[in-house]
Amino acid sequence: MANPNYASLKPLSTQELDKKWIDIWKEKPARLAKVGSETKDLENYYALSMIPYPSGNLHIGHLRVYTISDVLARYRRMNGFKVIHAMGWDAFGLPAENAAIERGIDANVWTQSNIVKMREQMNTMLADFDWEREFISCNPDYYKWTQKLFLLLREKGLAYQKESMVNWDPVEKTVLANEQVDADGRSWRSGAIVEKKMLSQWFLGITEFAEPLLNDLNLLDQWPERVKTMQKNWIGKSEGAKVIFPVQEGHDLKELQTFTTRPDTLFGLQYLAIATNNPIALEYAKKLPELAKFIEESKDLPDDTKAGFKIPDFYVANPLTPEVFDIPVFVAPYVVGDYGHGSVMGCPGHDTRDFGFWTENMPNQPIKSVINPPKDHEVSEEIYTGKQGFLNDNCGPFSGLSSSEGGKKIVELLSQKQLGGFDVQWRLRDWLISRQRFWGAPIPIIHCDSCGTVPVPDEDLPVLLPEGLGAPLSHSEEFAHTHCPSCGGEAKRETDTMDTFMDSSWYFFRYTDPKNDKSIFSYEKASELMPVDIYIGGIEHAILHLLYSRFISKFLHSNNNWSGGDLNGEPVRRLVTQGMVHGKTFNDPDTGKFLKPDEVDLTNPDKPLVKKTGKEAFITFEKMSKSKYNGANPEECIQKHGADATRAHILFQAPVEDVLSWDEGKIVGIKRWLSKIKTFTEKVSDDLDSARESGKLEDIVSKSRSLDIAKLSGEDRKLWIDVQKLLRSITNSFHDDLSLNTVISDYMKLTNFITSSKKVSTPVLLYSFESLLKAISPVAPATAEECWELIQKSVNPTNQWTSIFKEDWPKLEEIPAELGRFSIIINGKRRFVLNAPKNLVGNDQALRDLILKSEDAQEWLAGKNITNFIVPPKGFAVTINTD
Ligand code: ANZ
Ligand code: ZN
Repeated sequence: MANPNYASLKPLSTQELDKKWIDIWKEKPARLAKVGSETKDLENYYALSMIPYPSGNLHIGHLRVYTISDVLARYRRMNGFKVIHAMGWDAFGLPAENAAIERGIDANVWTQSNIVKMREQMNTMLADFDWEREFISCNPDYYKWTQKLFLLLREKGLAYQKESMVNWDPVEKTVLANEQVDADGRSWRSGAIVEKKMLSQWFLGITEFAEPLLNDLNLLDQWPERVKTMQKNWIGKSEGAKVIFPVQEGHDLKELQTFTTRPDTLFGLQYLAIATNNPIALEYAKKLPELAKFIEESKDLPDDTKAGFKIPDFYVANPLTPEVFDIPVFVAPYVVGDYGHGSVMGCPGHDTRDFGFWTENMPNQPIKSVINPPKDHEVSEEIYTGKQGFLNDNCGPFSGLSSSEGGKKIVELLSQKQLGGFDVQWRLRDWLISRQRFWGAPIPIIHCDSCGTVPVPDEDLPVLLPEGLGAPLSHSEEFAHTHCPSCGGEAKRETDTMDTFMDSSWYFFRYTDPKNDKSIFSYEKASELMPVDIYIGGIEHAILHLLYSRFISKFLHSNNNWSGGDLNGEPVRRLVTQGMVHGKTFNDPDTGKFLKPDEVDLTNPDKPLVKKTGKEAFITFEKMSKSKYNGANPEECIQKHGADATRAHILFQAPVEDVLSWDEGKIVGIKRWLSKIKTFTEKVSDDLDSARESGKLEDIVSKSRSLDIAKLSGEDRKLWIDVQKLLRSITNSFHDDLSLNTVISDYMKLTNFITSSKKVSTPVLLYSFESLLKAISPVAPATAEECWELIQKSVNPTNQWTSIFKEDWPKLEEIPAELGRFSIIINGKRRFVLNAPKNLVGNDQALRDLILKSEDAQEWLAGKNITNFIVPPKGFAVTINTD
């Protein structure tokens, strides 16, 4: 009697379940289940998650991001969107290069084998990616187009070479990133003391886009405020003034310039400070050995040092009194060389740093105060540094003006005298993309003695990396030697490769047109799909990756490679930064040392004991690291508990943007919930099978597909309403709120309502349960498919199997208001009861209209004149009095 099909359900272990569906989806991908997915008329939805570096190991952070994006992609597909959800590999970079050097293997071989492993791991987590859109940034069919992008930038003057100070490892003969120089100033690789060297480097002109990159943050109303603030600070627009200081006669120099945001303090000027690499400082250092020594030694000083070197016999004038040369000039390491004009006008009376510098270098000298604080200002520091004050009597004709007004007037005066004017400075610098490394995309340039720098012609792209390399490209004579495309003479290839951020700054365009071998991507396809609807990734990319992506996207828009969408060339409509995953960490209470898992007795998981001492261990959740023995292995977790449980667990434990404290022990709740669904599948299946035997099945199925709430009552009505309410909440969480943790708790509630409901008719039960399966399918795809298959076999044993992902998302229906029983008391007697929406309590007029319209009321009140109609603010008793 029982359905023979679910005999096969029970014994399936979670591993078998995963395997069964992975195999089936391999043949018939779930994402293609909806027939519409290849038709043109569907609305697009572009779900994107940040691409991984192929280390060979999918870690728990990856599991979190890709679960989120996968769930959203599946949800959208069921809602009839044509979804793009692809995967690729940020495959150039240092770890592969190091592995190659240390182990003597080919960086490419190492990388490709890691990719194979990670693809498999993604498969086991049931991530449903469009693999035919996949790209690998170190493959020539991708980096060819990264090189083309470089050339497009160069055509527009946005890629150029400039001398720049770099960290140079004299042993390895390579440039190092700042992070590769240790605290003692030594190379992490060779151990040699790193030198500062001026080298010709390639830059991209991101500063040309500073204004739109800043302003268009305002268009991004679906980005976290925090990220926008970080970008804003990074771009760092500063509005202020340029001030020109005349130099006393007898020097080669006529004037010195500075940038200030506080021209109102100009009367308080007491010294000028220039950076140690300001050309003037370097000029004087040639004449003054002490200064040269000071500059050399200052390299080891902290950024906020108060050290200074007063240039002897060198004075400038305050432009407000251009004839009086009484302002000393210092060389000061606290001044940043490449900001503003590499100089600071020192106002010790109103700036904390200037105050510290002045009292250190000119002890016992007076301090000039030129701004009085506002009246209500509480005096807490020696000097007033705020901007709310007023210029005092030291400010001549400007005395009495507010700081902002006074500042404006002073700048106007400077402009008239041609000694300054309004000015804007940006913190943003052009993007240095040159790397003297071999595991990156070669910069497609040829240096010719007669023609200069010549771009590699399109037909010669890509400039291929030599195979099996283990050293910078400059070490390879074979690579470097070439002929000039323009004159044919002997020439040298550029041997720098590109920063890997360049590879990842445009990949989401390539996804829209991954196989294009004629151009970087097609205008139409990119314009149809971009901007990305939702981008999910770590907060650590809040600045560089996202800023570079915005820059490149805006550039490609300005270059007419795509339409720019409705956000002025912005690449991403909604950004979600998922929180970190922290690991469960055990501490020995006696020694404070971190404990290895095998040093802890977990018999009682709530009370872990230090095996050695028998004492209770401390538990904390901390950033995962090898030294804390708190790493989690996603593969093992999936192996043990199944992919569905792991996915649901990771979503359930914390809101998407919060830190997640990974505690595998807590997964039992999730597993219990999933097995409840599986068990209940049997019951529903049983009910359907009995119905078939008694010939009622067709009727039940057709009823369940066309339920009308108006005709439901009792438990049926109640369950239907509960189901609809939860579906609404789940839908909303997927759609707008992204509160995916509440999705899981809603699933559990929904499951409980259905499984504990009594006296529910089979059509309503079937409707509710099918809705549940559809609703959980984005999160728990294997369980949903499995249960769906069984139910469908009971619904119609002769039907061919079709995936649950072919189904539409459960329809949200209008939920009728809950009814309350209103007692109507007429002239002191309870005459009748009216069922009316509960929410009419407190709405006097609506309730009164409804009551008077009812048949009962018309009968009881016929011909009578109402003198009193009392609707209480609470409760369900309504009093009516008549003449
Ligand atoms: C005089 C002054 C008086 C300043 C005062 C501040 C307060 P932001 O907002 O970052 O643009 N400055 C200018 N160039 C500098 C450099 N190369 N290195 C270090 N500091 C520099 O800051 C602008 C302010 O930072 C400028 O305004 C200047 O000091 C300093 F009561 O000028 B101010
Ligand atoms: Zn040439």
